[in-house]
Amino acid sequence: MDITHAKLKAWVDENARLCRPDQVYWVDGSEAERARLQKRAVARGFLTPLDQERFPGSYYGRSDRNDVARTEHQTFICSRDKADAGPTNNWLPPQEGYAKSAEILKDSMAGRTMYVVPFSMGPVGSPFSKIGVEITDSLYVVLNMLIMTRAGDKVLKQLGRDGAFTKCLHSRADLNPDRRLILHFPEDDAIVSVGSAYGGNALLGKKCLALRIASWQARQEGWLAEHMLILGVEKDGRTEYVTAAFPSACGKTNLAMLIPPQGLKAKGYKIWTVGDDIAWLRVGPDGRLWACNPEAGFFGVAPGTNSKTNPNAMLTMRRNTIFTNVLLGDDLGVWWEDGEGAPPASGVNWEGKPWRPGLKDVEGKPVLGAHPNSRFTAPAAQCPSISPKWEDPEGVPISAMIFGGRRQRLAPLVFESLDWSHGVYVGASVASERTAAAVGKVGEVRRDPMAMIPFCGYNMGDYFGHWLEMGRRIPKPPKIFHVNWFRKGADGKFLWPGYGENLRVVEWILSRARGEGKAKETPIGRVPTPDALDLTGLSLAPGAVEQLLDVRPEDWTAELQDVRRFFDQFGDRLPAEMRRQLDALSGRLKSKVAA
Ligand code: GTP
Ligand code: SPV
Ligand code: MN
Repeated sequence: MDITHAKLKAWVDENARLCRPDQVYWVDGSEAERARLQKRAVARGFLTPLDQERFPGSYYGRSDRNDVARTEHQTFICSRDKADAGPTNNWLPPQEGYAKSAEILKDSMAGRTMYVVPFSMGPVGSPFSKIGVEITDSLYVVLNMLIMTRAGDKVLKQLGRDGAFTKCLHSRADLNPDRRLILHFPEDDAIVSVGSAYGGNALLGKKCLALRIASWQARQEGWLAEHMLILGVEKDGRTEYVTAAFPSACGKTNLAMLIPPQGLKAKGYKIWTVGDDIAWLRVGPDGRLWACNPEAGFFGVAPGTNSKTNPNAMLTMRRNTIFTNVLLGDDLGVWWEDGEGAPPASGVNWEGKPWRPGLKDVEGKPVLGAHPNSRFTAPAAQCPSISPKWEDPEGVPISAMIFGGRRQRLAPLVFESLDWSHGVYVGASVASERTAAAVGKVGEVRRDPMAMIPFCGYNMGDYFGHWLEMGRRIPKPPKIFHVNWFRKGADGKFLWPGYGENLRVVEWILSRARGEGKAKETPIGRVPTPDALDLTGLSLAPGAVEQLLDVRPEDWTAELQDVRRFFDQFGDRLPAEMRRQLDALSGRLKSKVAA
């Protein structure tokens, strides 16, 4: 296709001069091209074809062993004013960001092809979609982008001669973990990523564009870009939708594809998946909040996924899937911990080392076959539960919004906020144990407001203000809830079975959203009365429900100290309403402790 977009052409030319690739190739997005690129990736050793009988159209890829998760310490917001990035983001002045990355980008593509991938976040041509163009020297990135986004000539055509696009420049360069930079220039609508070829660091449509850049734009344009799944729950011919924001590797993909549990079978529920990671939300003409999934695929966590926990995910990845950093069996199959069936007799693990079941390291610890953050990239359209509305440009109307985190203690299974502003406080005070999705200490509790701490592209104080402002703009706002599937008992085991059983909680949430369902007031919000959750067919340990729903004012009072400290860092950028909510909660807890 002829490139008629002068600015786009100039930007590509300029970067070709900087990176010095052997050639520049514009990705057209055709199936013939995909096959050609797959072949090339295999020939160059970037991908291994799996056993095509069992895994048609699927490939295995391993990223560098130092490049297996997002690196938040190397991720920056390069706004002109440091205060606009806020205290929870790393910041670099724009000129410094461009200069530092240019040093690494200089000649970085010598001997390689520069691929140009025009892509659309959201259906091509929808007024709510955003177009990006990713320049990359990674075939792995191109093939993943072809699954995760709508890409190629149709997007170029949509862009026309002068359409707006986010400039997404990526080079794996030398994959040096010390020279890795993921830079966002919100005022220039630009992203530069160097030194990594992994997931959220390198597939720039996802966290970089659809969250960090989009959240900045959403604030200016009056909508929300969130780290949320979108799920439809159908019963008696009517479908209601919820969104849920959980931190990375805390259960979004699983909740988005859940299978109704045996015990609720008689109720005839049907679950529809609209999205599993990102939601763009706007006020609709009917005064409700409407949500779209800007992505076209799933980049899901492999470990823990099997046909008991997430059958829909297993069916989604049966074909046309790229598996990253899982175990590659010598039988050309893939396997991961808590996956499907027995591991292969032998294989090569995520580090590229020979592996067999039961292998121990020198200290006697089991050697993992798959990295805990190993992933599958699969087309959303292949998901058996994909919603007929998943590509609807209008999106779907939202009845309830759910926040949550991974908390062994403290947070009950579910509670309802008192109103929008309190709901915003509940979202803002989410904390969660860290997972393997980002480099850092797994298990450490950190504050993760709205599951957006790594993804909010601007000052989070302003972000809370924007959420409060949205409440004033939505005539019929969804109710806001908080869930925790991860509370543990004294024996250290999860109190709640999770996965498909989570529908029991979603059922209560939807009943509350309709103004039905029984609840008990507590200082933190409303929890279900023990008989309000339908637990038919579920055998929980004696006392488990009470423990799951227990709200302990002493523990929440201690938690408040941490929330207060977290809020303090925003200074006068923290909306007064947030502090008012915190003080009100503190008051409700005090009267409870005194009583
Ligand atoms: P990102 O893709 O990183 O944003 O993660 P995600 O939020 O989509 O997380 P995902 O659904 O992939 O789940 C991550 C891990 O949590 C997997 O190992 C799951 O098996 C586990 N998990 C998901 N849901 C539940 C649940 O309800 N209970 C328990 N105990 N574990 C769960
Ligand atoms: C996450 O970490 O929240 C993910 C995976 O969804 S990544 O694309 O690497 O950000
Ligand atoms: Mn995510």
